[in-house]
Amino acid sequence: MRRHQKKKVSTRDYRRTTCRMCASSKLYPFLSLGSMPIPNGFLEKSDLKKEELHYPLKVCVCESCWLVQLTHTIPAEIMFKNYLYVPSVSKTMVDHFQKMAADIISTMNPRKNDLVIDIGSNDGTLLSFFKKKHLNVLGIDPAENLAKESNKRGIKTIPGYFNEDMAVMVREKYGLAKVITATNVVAHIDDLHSVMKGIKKLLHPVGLFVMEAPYLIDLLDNNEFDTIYHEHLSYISIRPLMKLFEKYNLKIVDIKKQSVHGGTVRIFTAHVDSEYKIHPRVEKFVSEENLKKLHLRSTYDEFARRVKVIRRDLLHFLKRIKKEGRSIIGYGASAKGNVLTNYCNISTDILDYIVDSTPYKQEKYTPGTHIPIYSETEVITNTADYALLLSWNFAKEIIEKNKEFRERGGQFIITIPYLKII
Ligand code: DWN
Repeated sequence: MRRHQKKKVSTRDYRRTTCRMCASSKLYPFLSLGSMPIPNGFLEKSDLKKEELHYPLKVCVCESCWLVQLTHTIPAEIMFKNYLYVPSVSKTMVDHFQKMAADIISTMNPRKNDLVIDIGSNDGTLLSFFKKKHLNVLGIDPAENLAKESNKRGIKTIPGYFNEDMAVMVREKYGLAKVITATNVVAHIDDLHSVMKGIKKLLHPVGLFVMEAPYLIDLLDNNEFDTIYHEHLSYISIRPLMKLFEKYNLKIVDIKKQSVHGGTVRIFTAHVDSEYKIHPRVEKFVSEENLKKLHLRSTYDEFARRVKVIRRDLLHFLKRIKKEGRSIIGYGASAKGNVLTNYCNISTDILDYIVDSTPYKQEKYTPGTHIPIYSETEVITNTADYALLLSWNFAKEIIEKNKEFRERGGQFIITIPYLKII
């Protein structure tokens, strides 16, 4: 097949010169993963010969507020207008959202018909659990395809981006929200200040804003470099976020660690003049971040060094077993998997194909590397020797469901925190 047309977008385009949180120009770049297509830009077969835009993927840290962030901002409409990632394909995530809804309800005992708004509501999975508890739910999501699906499922969803204007419109039409949630969304947002102003205006005086985001300490400790991609503009830690909330008279009142997505923080925030007390756990997170030296360049330089070692070891191993005539497939056509394969230049020369449980992704091809994606039944019927686990955050669930593959001698290759074969 003719090599596909890679069109590199100039690094001048979309480049930020100031911190998206505090506007400082003291940005220290510490890792470049090269140029690659957007991570959920899956292709139809007919797209394979077309030009494919590759955008710089580089991460830096602001030496004023210590927010880790991308150096380039790809316009949101390119990434989120038609979105193929849905959490409901994974039992782990459905269970997680059920527990999250229960946690929030037990924390603040909302009354029947109180309004719960989910920013970046995706397919309405989280809201469906609030709805079951007779709360009034409203989703907001820019992905038109997902908003349509959610409305069909009876989860009222407004297609669009949440910002200050949207908040004013929602407040006029639906009133103040007792709960506002945002799971795996805040890190995707460029104009954090408009979103904060919107939350300030929309949150009921005794309401809670509850966000979840992958946690920077886990990303660094577990070398989760493949979670660095164009959708994730920021990499969340508590100290910079605390400064952002304080700027809008909001206060973090509790933080609970979660295991999903390689390590996540669930952050509870309220109006600064509300009666919520600040849980001692909040201070523990801040001191842990000081202990981990998140405010020193060397922490990030060390991480970048480890990433290069992982890439070297992975490629060395894959090329060796390929040379021995072994067959290798990929498991989980995830955004992080697309970063890994593009960064390590792994294509169909190494992986025969990738299997994935998401109907939207099957019979498509991965962005940049053009690896075909099939349903998971292929794993059962095929005689692959190895499966490169591209969705390592679901290792337990995936390994459990593939007993047959492993009884037949199949092995999983896991890259995080270091290369291991199980
Ligand atoms: O921030 C984001 C995270 C939360 O989710 C989004 N911007 C994009 C997305 O990233 P991702 O695509 O890396 O997420 P996942 O959830 O790690 O992707 C898992 C993939 O693995 C999905 O395509 C589904 C697939 N899968 C599978 O094929 N079989 C998952 C499970 C559990 C399975 O059994």
